[in-house]
Amino acid sequence: MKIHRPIRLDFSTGTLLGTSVQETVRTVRDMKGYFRDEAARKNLDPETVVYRVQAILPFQEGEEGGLFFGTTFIQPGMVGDEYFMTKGHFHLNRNRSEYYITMAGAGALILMDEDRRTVFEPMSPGTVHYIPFNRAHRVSNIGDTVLTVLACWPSDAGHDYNEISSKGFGGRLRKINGLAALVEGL
Ligand code: PAN
Ligand code: ZN
Repeated sequence: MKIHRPIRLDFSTGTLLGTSVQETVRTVRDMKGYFRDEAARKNLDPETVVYRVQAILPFQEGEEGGLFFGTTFIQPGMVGDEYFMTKGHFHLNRNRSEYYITMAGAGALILMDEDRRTVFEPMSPGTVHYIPFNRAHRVSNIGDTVLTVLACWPSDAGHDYNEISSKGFGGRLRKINGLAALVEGL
């Protein structure tokens, strides 16, 4: 029997602890082309962290049958009137779903279907979000503190970033008169 290395989820921070935890960092440099106001992005320090993802992948990526788990930490911040957010993606295997659970902070889960219809769900500590298959998903941090989101997805979901990096979502979450609003269009 395969012995799995122990992993702990720190309930106070959402941090995953264990030697098999992998971490990805996305900085302002990595987010080129994702925000509406490219000039505002260029004015920020390119090393500024936008978000970090910790993940445990105890199964061959791309193969059917396993589950992955991760924590995403999105920093508070703005690029122009747009909130710091994840890149967002469809699953490569379009009929794979996912759960997101908010641990801390205030945010919005932005969902887009294949017809580019875009909606958002408010996120606050304890909200559980089922992301149906065939929906692109992205998270924006609309608060002043780190937005911490737990996620669980199938090992054969895969990530298709191309569609979003080239066409974006059908709307953008922007701060208008101090409030988050989903504005249709690019
Ligand atoms: C999440 C995301 C994570 C980062 O684990 O991968 O929040 O967002 P991007 O992948 O869009 O950069 C997930 O949805 N996995 O499938
Ligand atoms: Zn996903």
